[in-house]
Amino acid sequence: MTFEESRPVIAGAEERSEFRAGFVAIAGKPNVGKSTLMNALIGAKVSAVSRRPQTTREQIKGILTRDDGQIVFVDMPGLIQPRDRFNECLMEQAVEALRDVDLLYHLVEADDPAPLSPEVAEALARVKCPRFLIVNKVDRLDKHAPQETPALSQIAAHYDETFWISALTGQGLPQLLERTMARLPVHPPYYEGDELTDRDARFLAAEIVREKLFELTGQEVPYSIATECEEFKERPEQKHYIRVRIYVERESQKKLVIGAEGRVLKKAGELARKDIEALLGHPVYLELWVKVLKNWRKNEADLRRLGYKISHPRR
Ligand SMILES: Nc1nc2c(ncn2[C@@H]2O[C@H](COP(=O)(O)OP(=O)(O)OP(=O)(O)O)[C@@H](O)[C@H]2O)c(=O)[nH]1
Ligand SMILES: [Mg+2]
Repeated sequence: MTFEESRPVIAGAEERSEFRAGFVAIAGKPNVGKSTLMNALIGAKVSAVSRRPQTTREQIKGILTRDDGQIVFVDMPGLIQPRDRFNECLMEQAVEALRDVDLLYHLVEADDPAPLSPEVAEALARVKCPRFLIVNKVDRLDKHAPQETPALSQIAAHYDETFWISALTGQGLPQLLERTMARLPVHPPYYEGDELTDRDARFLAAEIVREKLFELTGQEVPYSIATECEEFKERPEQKHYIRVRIYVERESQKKLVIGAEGRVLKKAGELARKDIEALLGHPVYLELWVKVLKNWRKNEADLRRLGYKISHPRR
């Protein structure tokens, strides 16, 4: 199935003259702020953010609908050289997402001396649409120092437009949105006006739990965590009931996720519940269970089960 065929169509969405709509991929190295930027642009937290690289594992769309148009942002895992089957599978999906988008954001950190890694360069070479170079985290720069580094000046010529922004403070985002809208084709909306993401509440709940554990656990543990929403009962008269299963690769990691006297898991649960409630606008009873799924990152059947798409068997 091509990307064009996979784009959704809203029945009865007539072509309003001058209404623009299109897909904008947000690509770059891990940890440059792609998910933070998407959340800031759509004004809602749909994508997991953490201070650790490789937080985003699956493509997730964030939708902004205005009177004059609709922008469908595609947030992706950071582009890296995959060293194992799991990351290979994430990269395949990321590169796939770059096909047939209407606009590409290449997000870099303002103070990165090497903003164009070989992996990013390779992925960008496949892209035929207009591209914006977006220099993020300008809030970290010394206000008096010259902003543009030699590394940035060298690559800026290869982009249609360059923006200096802070996804954290919102600096530069209104201009970025205006220029983005202007680049999109006249087209009816792809999604209903009240939709914020292509993912359902079950996926978002599992991601929120994973995000909290990414922040609360250390060393290799975050990368061995996967989460799955096992039950999601909507109860209009009471709290919704949500059960999320947390998978780790080893028994020792299970202990770290639970923490002394259950403190880590309790904290993750409290923080996640608040975020889920804010997202759903309804009180939630959140139950978390931890299970060892031995070496799940290396097992294709486990990866598939956990929703990570495997496109072809191991060579
Ligand atoms: N100071 C500063 N920090 C930022 C900014 N944007 C993002 N961050 C921080 O950078 C870290 C990474 O942000 P993410 O949005 O998770 O980055 P990402 O590019 O999606 O990362 P991956 O999904 O791992 O590829 C988090 O700690 C963010 O709070 C910014 O404009 N300024
Ligand atoms: Mg991310």
